[in-house]
Amino acid sequence: MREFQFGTRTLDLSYTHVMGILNVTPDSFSDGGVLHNGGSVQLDKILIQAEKMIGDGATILDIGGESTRPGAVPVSLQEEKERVLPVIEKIAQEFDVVISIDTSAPELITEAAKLGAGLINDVRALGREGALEAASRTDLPVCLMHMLGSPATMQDRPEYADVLDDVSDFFAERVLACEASGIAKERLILDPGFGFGKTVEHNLRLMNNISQLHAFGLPLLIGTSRKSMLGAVLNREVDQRLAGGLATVVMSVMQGAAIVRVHDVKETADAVKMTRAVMAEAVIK
Ligand code: 9MG
Repeated sequence: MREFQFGTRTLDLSYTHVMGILNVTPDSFSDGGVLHNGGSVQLDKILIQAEKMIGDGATILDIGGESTRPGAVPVSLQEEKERVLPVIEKIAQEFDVVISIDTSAPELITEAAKLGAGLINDVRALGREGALEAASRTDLPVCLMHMLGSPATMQDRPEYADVLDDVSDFFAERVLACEASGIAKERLILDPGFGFGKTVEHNLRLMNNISQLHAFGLPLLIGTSRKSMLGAVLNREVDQRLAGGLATVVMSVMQGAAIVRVHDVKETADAVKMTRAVMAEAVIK
């Protein structure tokens, strides 16, 4: 057992959990903003999708109101709050699931925690001014993701001395920064940030070496769902990348990932369960 506290809920991270992606943005790269009608969030549709994801096996739902796809333009804090906070409030009231708030904004971190979020998922690894302090005050766990640059420019010829070493150095620095701000190491989850300032070769090297990131002794979160690395290898459009994504899920499970972040929960939950059964040489209940 590796019990991890997500606000009021506890998950055993000794095996892989499925995190379902609920993008509440008009311009999500892979789901076309189906939960947002351009002017406002479609709360009824979001709740139906949340219920389906939970029924399909998601134990965590990641709710985000800012598109971080390559080239995305920043969203205002007001807009991000309007998109995300009603969704968190409603899901916290209706469902027994860990709610992850996908944001870098200190004010949103604070307000989401009050409404029932159980995890802070920050693609900027609490790098924004005030984010470390805001996260520290919530007592919630934090997923620190690696990104080189910013979403607007991150895919403009990213370079590393060695991507694995550079990502590890980044984690070492952010873990220390968290600890200095009162966020205990035991509250942290690490994510190498597939597609965030990385070429396809960088992504493949990371995928083949996820297990090296266990050196930090922290749970790992892996997100490859529908991403361009799959398109680059397979020459598939975004809606044709499920099989490739499941291959990376299997590799992540075999290398001990605690959480996989995906759009296609049902298929992923099956792939995770099958992989765990083989690893345990036993049928998983
Ligand atoms: C918000 N977001 C988009 N992709 C992601 C990934 O790979 N990991 C995490 N933690 N968040 C992500």
